[in-house]
Amino acid sequence: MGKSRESGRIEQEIEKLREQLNEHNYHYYVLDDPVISDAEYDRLFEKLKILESQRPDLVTPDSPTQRVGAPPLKEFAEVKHEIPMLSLENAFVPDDITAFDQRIHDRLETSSPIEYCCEPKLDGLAMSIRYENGLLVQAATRGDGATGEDVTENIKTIKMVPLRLRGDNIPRILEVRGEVFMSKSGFDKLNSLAQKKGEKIFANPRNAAAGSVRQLDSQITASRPLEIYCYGVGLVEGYKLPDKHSDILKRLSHWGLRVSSLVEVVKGADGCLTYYQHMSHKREKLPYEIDGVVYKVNDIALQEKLGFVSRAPRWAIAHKFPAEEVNTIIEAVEFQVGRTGALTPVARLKPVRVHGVTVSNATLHNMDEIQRKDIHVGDTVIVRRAGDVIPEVAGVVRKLRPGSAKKIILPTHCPVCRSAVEHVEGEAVARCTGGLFCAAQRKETIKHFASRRAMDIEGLGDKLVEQLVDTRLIESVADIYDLTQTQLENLERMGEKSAQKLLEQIEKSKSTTYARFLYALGIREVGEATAKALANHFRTLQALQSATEEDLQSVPDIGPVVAAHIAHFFQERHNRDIISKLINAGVHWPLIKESNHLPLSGKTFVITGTLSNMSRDEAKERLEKLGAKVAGSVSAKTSYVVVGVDPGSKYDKARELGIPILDDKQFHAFLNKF
Ligand code: JCF
Repeated sequence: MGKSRESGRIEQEIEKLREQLNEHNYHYYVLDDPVISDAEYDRLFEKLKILESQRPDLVTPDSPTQRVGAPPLKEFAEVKHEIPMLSLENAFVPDDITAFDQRIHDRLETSSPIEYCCEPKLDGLAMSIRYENGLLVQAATRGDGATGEDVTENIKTIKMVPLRLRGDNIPRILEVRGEVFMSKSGFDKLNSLAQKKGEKIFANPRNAAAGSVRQLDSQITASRPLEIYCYGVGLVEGYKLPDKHSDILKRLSHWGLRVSSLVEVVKGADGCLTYYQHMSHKREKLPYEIDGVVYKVNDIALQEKLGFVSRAPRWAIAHKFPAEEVNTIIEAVEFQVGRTGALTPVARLKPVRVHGVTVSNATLHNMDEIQRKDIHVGDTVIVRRAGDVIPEVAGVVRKLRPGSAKKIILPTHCPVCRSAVEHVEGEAVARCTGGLFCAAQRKETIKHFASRRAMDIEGLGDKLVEQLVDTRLIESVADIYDLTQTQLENLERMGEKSAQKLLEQIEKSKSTTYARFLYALGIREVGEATAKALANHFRTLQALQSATEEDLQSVPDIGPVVAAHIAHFFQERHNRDIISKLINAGVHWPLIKESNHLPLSGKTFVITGTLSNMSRDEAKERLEKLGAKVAGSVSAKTSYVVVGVDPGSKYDKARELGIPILDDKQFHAFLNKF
């Protein structure tokens, strides 16, 4: 008796702490008006952690303690956006905005002024976050707008993203769309820390945010200062949203979602342009980078009438700020050799600050571009850095050209290996013909092989690869697997521990997937998607190696050019040798079986709610490995519905249709049978 009363008390206490912490989070992040000190918050948080450690059975996925990150993933699952994630049309000058407003009047056949909802346009990456019955169940990147990547675990580490919506009148399904970004100060802190630790420096806040969200290890994401502002919705079920965009944003913020406080409703193109002026003055003082402002028709009924053109709505437009430009001098031009031998001219600049970032290199793309812009060494040039992109040379200040200016000439021989450079007429790029004889191509090939989305050899970064190739410890990707502890220890800046760690990672990489392996080989034009398609089509390496160009073209999306590159790659004796060496070294992957041989072939599963012992992705992966399909919605064809905590409408539908339901425990027992 006493025991259970005690346990009830702990349960209540935990519940109360969670509520308090969530409410304080809301005050701190959404209202920007904290009611308690940071220390007081930490105290409550610690208390909750202690209680939860005493009662792990009471830990729920929406507890504020559940933001530390989950075990690393091998790769991100795909998420299909039921409602596509749109992009925005861009505008640059006031005339573009008056034309936009005019188009809207014309389409709606009205002469009364249109109301617009204005907001800053953040420079980050777009995200769709799905709440089911108030619980955060999934977060996905925009991807191509139709399919994105499942980054749920990463987004859950962002403290200002509520794990559960607050208040009442919670929709059954709410997909919130927003921009994840990094503040200027968060970015600076992250980079100075990275510099101290000798890690990779990010070029700008946008890259830092994107790199942080697309981390397979969410514990790393948890350490990154990410933020979000929500700006819209996708799928919404079980709730009637307000009929003005500005009121929808208010509703979102009531639910605990962070919405920009700089949103303003204005009338007509003039109102938009005044807002633009206002924001361009504010821009420098804002704690985060913005690259423009967004105007949206505020009336949702009018939005619906206006509809879309391709992937952008007719009812919204992004009014971009001009990219910042500064003058500097080109001190030299060097040619970099890429993985496939492509020579890229890079300008070495007299360092200048653009947008608070020091720029000392700019890509010149290719020789055609140099000619078109008439760029010489010694020229004063205008360097432009638009938020996310690599700095580029916008143009030359001709009247400042010194008499000593030198023409830029494509080298006839590779600057790295001295092999002949080939410049096919009509093609923009020139290439070194040295192939893997060229140390630069070798280095790039090995870097690619070891990279995260390929063989994922942690610790074998760019610098180390260069060192290993320069010291001739490795010549090909196969040599990675012959490296020894002594060899590594003798390298500069490498200790016993890190050598050991690296060898462990190398060993670990031997267990991979067929698609990753194919991607890692670095066959020209074979990206991740093509590698996956090849793996699915030719289930064994043997089948792929003996495929003709014609066979290859029967794979979806593989045309004659890519087919020729693939066939050529496998015809090369050298490549076949390397592949044999890799396989002999122990590189392996699970056999891709004919799907109808698997125990759950032909069965379709739907998962709803939160499972206690595994993420949805894991559940999906395990089912798919057994040959089952995992679908997003319940229909008569569904074989089983797996139901976790707080299931959505799918549960009701399954019951309605009489489809077998597996609860958490039953599902585990079910999986364990195989
Ligand atoms: O801040 C942004 N980058 C941003 C992107 C803001 C918005 O209101 C957006 C957007 C992309 C698409 N709205 C749409 C419809």
